[in-house]
Amino acid sequence: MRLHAGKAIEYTGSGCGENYLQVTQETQSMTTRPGRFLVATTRLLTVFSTISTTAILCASSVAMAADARKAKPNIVLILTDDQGWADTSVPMIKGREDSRSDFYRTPALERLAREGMVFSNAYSPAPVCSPARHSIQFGKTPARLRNTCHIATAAGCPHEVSIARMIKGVDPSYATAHFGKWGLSQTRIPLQEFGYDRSDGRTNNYHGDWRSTKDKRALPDDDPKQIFGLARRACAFIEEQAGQSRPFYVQISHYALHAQHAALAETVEKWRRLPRGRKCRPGDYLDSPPPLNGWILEYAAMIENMDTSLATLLDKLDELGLAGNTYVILIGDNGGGFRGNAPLRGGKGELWEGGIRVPMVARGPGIKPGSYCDVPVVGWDFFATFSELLGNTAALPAGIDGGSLRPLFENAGAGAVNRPREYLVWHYPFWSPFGSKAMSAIRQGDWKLVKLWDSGETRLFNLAEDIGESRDLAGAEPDKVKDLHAKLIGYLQAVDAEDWREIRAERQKRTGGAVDARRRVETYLKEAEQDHPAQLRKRIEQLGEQLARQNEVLRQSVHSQHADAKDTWARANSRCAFLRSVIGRLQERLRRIDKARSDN
Ligand SMILES: [Ca+2]
Repeated sequence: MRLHAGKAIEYTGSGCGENYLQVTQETQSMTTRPGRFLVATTRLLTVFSTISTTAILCASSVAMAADARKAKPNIVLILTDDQGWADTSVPMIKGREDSRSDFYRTPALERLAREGMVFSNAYSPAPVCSPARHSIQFGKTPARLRNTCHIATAAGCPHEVSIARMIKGVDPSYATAHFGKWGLSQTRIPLQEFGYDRSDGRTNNYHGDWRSTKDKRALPDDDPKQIFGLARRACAFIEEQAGQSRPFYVQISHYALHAQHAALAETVEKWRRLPRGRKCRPGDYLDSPPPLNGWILEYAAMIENMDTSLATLLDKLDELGLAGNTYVILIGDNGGGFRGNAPLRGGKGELWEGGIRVPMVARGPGIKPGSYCDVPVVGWDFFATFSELLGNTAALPAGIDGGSLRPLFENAGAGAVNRPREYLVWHYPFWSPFGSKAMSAIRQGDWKLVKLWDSGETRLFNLAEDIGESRDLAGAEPDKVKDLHAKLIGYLQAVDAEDWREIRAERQKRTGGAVDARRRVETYLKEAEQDHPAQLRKRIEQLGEQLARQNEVLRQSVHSQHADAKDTWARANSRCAFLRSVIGRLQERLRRIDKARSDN
């Protein structure tokens, strides 16, 4: 098979029973090994090759859509990393003050919201990075992709069709680029084979901290987390395509706001002088380095720097006259939790709302300025959305779980997303040093059911009335539990999702039989089970001292230039998480004992 990207698509026969893909572009040419990916791609492109390359958007009642009919729309998808749902200055729910920060400031995102639509019920596909990124890229749930954990056992989805490959199948004239954190760490497939003309390569977290995996010097002071470099590269790419009147798809995947935190020094100092917010603690403002002090200032400054890069992008689109014909969508890759996630429950690594509900704002042709959308949407919807925005009417690849958001875009946020199923399913059969447990969840309408695999318990919440998931209605609504549980289990079985017990076995195999973090906590707590209150207090005190020592290691490794600094940081971080978890549980036990005594 031979494929000429950017020109007409043609196929030649495969020899010796093998399929070969050759991508010929203006500046690159490569030959790849045969693989299931190529077979699937061949099938998809066979479908897409029948589509007219002049397909344009259908009519819309909204004025901006008229422009879209004249030209092929451009799309910019911005993925932020570990950004909490309420860690922006845009209310994620209209009129609800606690759905935005009283401290962090994101004026460019405010502008995007004024000119576009805020999605109040936007979800990430997973509570951690890698599965979420796979899911967005391929339009399928992590459960279906069998890629649910950041230590995925799956082979990395080499046979799946990416967003960029889909776009080029619909219309080969599109230029495609990915800048920043790729995060599909289980695959060694180059991004060109996933359809990206331009990229930073197969990057991961550490590219946001170091110059390269071999050159472990910190990034230049004027480009923390590559925030500004990403914007520069994206703007240059967009300008280049504008010069050639070529439509484009650009994904900007920020390394921010993932740890390690970093920001311009002058921005940090500015934040030190600003009024303090609810999440600030007195120690944040002491004159010593993070993590003991100052993290919230650096985090706030990092959010501002990232927001400035959004402003740079929006200004560039204005300058090039492309704003009216370009969709700009910003969404978080998974939940946050730095300093809590109120009013949501939980955070990264969990399927409570704090782990999966993320900030999302979209602007573009047909999207009503200043509007809000309450309909639940999720990262695996983008594949189908972009397909429809490009005018594709052919069938999507088999197994796509998402639906197009275009009806919501063009109906002021009202309506529904037409997916193969009327519910959303998350599957996270893993537990982490953050203290999370193996969980699955399903949402249909306002109802959400959470399944805790270790105990087999189910919890039911009405999110319209209880966004904080504080009132379990499982006992009061047995029929609803039965219905949602059956759908959840049915879906997981239908897609042959990973089993939490297999994941546990795999985890133990990888760690040489060592017990996982959660079990370490349980083992420790069992040891302390017979403690008297005085012994418990002593134990908590000792653990507190250990935690202080680990915090010091953490503090020193954050800005260390040593080659092992990142590994040291990761170990200390894991130990801190373990210690905090144990201390928290022991303090809870102590409180219960004290309360029982006072009640008597
Ligand atoms: Ca992340």
